[in-house]
Amino acid sequence: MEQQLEELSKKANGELSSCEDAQALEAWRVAYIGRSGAVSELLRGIKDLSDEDKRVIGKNGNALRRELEERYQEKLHVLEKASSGRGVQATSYDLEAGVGHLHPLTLTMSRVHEIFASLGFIIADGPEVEEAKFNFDLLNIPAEHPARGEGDTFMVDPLSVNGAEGLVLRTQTSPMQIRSVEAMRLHPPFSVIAPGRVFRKEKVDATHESTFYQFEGLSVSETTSIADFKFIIETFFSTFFNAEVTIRLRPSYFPFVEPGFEVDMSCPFCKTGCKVCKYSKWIEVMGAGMVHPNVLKNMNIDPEKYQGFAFGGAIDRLAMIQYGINDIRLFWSGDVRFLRQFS
Ligand code: FA5
Repeated sequence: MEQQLEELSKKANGELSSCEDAQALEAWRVAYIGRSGAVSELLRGIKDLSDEDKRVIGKNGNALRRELEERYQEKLHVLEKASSGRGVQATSYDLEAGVGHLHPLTLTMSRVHEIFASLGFIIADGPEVEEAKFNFDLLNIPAEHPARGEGDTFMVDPLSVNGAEGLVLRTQTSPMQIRSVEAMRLHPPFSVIAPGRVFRKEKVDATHESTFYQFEGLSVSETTSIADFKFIIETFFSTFFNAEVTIRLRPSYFPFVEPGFEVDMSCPFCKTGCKVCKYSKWIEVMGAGMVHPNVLKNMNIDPEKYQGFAFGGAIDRLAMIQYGINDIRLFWSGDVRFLRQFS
């Protein structure tokens, strides 16, 4: 058996040196050091040997396995280095390492879908590269508005700065208000929710990302009022956090709503102040308002007959509150120590 081990070592080393790509190397790994590879097969045969031989062959066999594993890692490294400049990845996948799981932002987004769907909202999806017309003009944001500047917006082509013709990376999901009505041919009464990725030229810090997810809501009928909005949003947050949550509205300005407001929710984790609400008992959660008559007209909806509310919140901020995450940058870090906590 000693001789068999020696021959195996020679054969494995010889074949390894002729492995030219990741595929060949993976086949080699399976053949020699995989679970049912040649080394394991050989070691399985030692059960019939004397105790002394078992000890010697077992020791040498395991030493050979270790040596081959080291050679394998070295070769893998060499192949990866050689291929990285050519845009080809020599990667090995360990399929025994365990299954993956959803990203925390995906989990939060699914929960948002689920709750709004149960409240009668339909879900809409739209483009991340957006026409300036939808991102700005049709939302009552005129050509000279500061938000249209290159300081705030990623331009896909420069016509976007002041013209409706250009393309931008959407800075908000609000263009989905008009897009979903158009694309889905919605007529009041309707309620629609549009989650998606948005992009802003932001100075990134613990609470601001340049790429993050928003969810846009729009509900229109002949009678929709701020009281309806308050009920829907309180129900949403109470269900999401599984706690009795109330909201309060503070006056604010967004060109596409009138009146507009910032929405705060009562802290779902305390009654007297805690770290999450920064001891204020309230947490700012979204912008909202009653849809501006000009925007309703741009949807081909008669503002004399119909009215509605719209709102926009961030999935990332919700996930931070839900999971107690103190730095938004962790979501895009790709750090598996962070991600594994959500499996
Ligand atoms: C808007 O984007 C409006 N479109 C919201 C709206 C919709 C108002 C419909 C009225 C009617 P704002 O810029 O405030 O508003 O962003 C909405 C939410 O996104 C904020 O409340 C905040 O939670 C989150 N947010 C804003 N900037 C960032 C950022 N850089 N990183 C992460 N979250 C952000």
